[in-house]
Amino acid sequence: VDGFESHFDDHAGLAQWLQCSTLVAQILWQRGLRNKEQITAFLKPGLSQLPHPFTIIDMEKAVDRLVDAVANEEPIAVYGDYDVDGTCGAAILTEFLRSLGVDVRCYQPNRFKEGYGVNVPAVERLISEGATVLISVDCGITAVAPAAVCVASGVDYVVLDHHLPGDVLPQAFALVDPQRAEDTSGLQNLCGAGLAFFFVMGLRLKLRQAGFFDGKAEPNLLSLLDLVAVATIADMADVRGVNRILVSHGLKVMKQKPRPGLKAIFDLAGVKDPRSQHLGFVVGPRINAAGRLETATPALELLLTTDQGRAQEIAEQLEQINRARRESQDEVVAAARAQALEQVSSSLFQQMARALPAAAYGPWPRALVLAGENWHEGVVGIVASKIMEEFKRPVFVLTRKGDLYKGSARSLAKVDIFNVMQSPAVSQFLTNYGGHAYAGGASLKVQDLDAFRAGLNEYLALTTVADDYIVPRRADAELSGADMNLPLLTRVMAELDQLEPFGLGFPEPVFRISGVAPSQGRVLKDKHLKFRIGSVDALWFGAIRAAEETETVLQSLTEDAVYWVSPQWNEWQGVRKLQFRVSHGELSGSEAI
Ligand SMILES: [Mn+2]
Repeated sequence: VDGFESHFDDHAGLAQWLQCSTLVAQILWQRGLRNKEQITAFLKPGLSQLPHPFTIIDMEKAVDRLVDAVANEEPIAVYGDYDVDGTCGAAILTEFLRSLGVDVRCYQPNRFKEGYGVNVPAVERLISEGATVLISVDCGITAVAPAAVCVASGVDYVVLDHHLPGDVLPQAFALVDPQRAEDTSGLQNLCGAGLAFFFVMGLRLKLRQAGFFDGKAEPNLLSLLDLVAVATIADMADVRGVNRILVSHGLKVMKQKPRPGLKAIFDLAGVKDPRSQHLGFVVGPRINAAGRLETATPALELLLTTDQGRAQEIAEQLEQINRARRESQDEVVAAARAQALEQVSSSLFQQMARALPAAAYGPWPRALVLAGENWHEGVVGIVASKIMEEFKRPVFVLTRKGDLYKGSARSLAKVDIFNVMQSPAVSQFLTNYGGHAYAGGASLKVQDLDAFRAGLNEYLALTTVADDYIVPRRADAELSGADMNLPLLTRVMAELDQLEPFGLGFPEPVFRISGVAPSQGRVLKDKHLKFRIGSVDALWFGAIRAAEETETVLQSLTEDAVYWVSPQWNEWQGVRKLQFRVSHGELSGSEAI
């Protein structure tokens, strides 16, 4: 096909060919989908388009070893990380190998006692239990010492990892990692579970060639794609290309024949029609919740069980842990936000600004340093993100550990927080720090808190300008009063359904709405806001951050307000209706909130 002829010169031509609304054509066009072949492959991601597993470095070598292990009935240990990706990857390997009749021992390290990655004592234990092959998934590419233990014991170590290798590679039997410099597969966007899927694909192929399945049924690979989909979205992998094929088929599997564990999670959370957003916001946190327990094994059991009753039990347990985590997070957000508001209007900071002329050229204080005595360490990162999002400046959220304050930092695109922490003017107050441009961690002595806050702000006043604090907000299109046409928007929504899955690299479409006076504003559960924009219902979760702000928010629902919304289906008593989910709003007469 001539690529030139199949190319559209503008979105109007695309809309005509696809017979879709202008709005959807505009989205595809803006996102670089501009020719027929591209768009067809995008809208119909076929499993036959998946690349051959053996294009990934060391994959064939790893698979060949497993073919022998299966033939010789060797016991195999699977070592998965405790997060969602590691758990799903371990579940894929375990389920597939067990379906072949292999003796599999599955291990996940304890987040608190062992930490991330493959560790020597755990490997020694697995070897003493008899494993002759050890497969790590979603971790292992930096496990130099554990690999040496395997070599010394004559055990073959196979790594299935997607993390960046370090300077020294472990001495493993096979190092399957598309991030290795020598890899030519182009599959570096696969998550650990995606890699596990390509591995079992290759293994089934070789076993078939060896006649292993003669006279018996081959295990189904399609039924594992739900786990790949969950991991890909939860691990924030790019959802374009190969991942789009995997996730869209995984979602189909989940809808048609969900495994008991996922069915139990969806039932408890009231999800009737699983979409990519649910994998990130509903399934991910519940699987992760298990990692906060002694071991992550309940999550693994949940994913592997064929018993709906047992699945229900574990899902309820995870639901509870996740709810407790949510509550503790909400409490820390409220306390940290109160401190932030106090600092923004603090007379101490105003005095400091008068002595520091540069402070006038940008928000003041430039950064917020918030500290609590017993804020849960596991939530300070997410709390820092939320405060940063609202106040649009770098934020440190710290909690006390003995003589130290320890915690997380989050920053804006134009203020590289790692650079800031590295400067002597700031690092002089820190006992430890690390991270990258957007996010990091730091610790300091309790008595240095005020000096650190002042030093950090002084440094930022001298090195940053007002422009660095302006965050452009992405929108796919602008909508006005004339566009608030429910039948038209309903048609658009049905077309948007065809663009799923959304995620990193292909985000859910967002529309900016201005010049429409909202009506019928009311507050739900003290913190959410429901109103109508034209004839469309809009729901804004968490619009009211503190009770005393309720009246102000309600009064600012005027024609001057601007909203960023994503359309979604609201199903109630069997009737599906379009509504807007508001992700952000700038209300009239007030600061952007
Ligand atoms: Mn991962």
